[in-house]
Amino acid sequence: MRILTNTTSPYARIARIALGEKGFDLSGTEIVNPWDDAPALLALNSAARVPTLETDAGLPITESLLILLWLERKAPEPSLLHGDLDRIVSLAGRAMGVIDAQATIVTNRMQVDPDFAQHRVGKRRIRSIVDGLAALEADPPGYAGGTPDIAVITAVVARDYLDLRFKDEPWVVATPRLDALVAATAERPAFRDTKPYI
Ligand SMILES: N[C@@H](CCC(=O)N[C@@H](CS)C(=O)NCC(=O)O)C(=O)O
Repeated sequence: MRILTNTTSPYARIARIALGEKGFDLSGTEIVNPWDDAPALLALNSAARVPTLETDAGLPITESLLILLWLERKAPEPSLLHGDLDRIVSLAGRAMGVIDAQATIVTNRMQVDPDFAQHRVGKRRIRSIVDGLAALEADPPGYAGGTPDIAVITAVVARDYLDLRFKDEPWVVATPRLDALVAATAERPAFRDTKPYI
């Protein structure tokens, strides 16, 4: 198995953390730039996006949340859905809303219009980030150590991506409870080895 990723994508990081937490060997990780239409990526995924995973049989598995779904069946233990399922999925959905909004702004600023955040859709996505993070901060996923669930994984990925891409934005506010979650998971190899960088 190998996973094609870049060093920044929050979607790819979710998949990589899940693989790491489930004990998969990530030495086959291949860093690609999806915007360069890397041939290895295009051959597996016509959407040319990361994460793209290739099974040992050569089958592509794409889409971060489908990769999580596939992994939960492929390697049920340790589960990333242990605990209160409804709450975990609800909080993970909130965090994914933040991540989707963050990715929309970054992609459009880089590929379409540096002033994208001033447009109507850009403003809506900033609101999604601000309100989504505020809701997560008010009621963060619980974490007492050990294997994290997908609410913890997605909330940490969203918080770290904020630092990577939006640190100096005037609308960013302090999130001490989410910061504590980041700190509590930071030394786990699956999180430490996938910390995003530009
Ligand atoms: N829904 C996909 C989104 C993946 C995605 O948009 N990845 C971005 C990087 S953050 C990408 O590869 N973009 C290249 C492109 O859109 O052409 C997932 O959950 O995996």
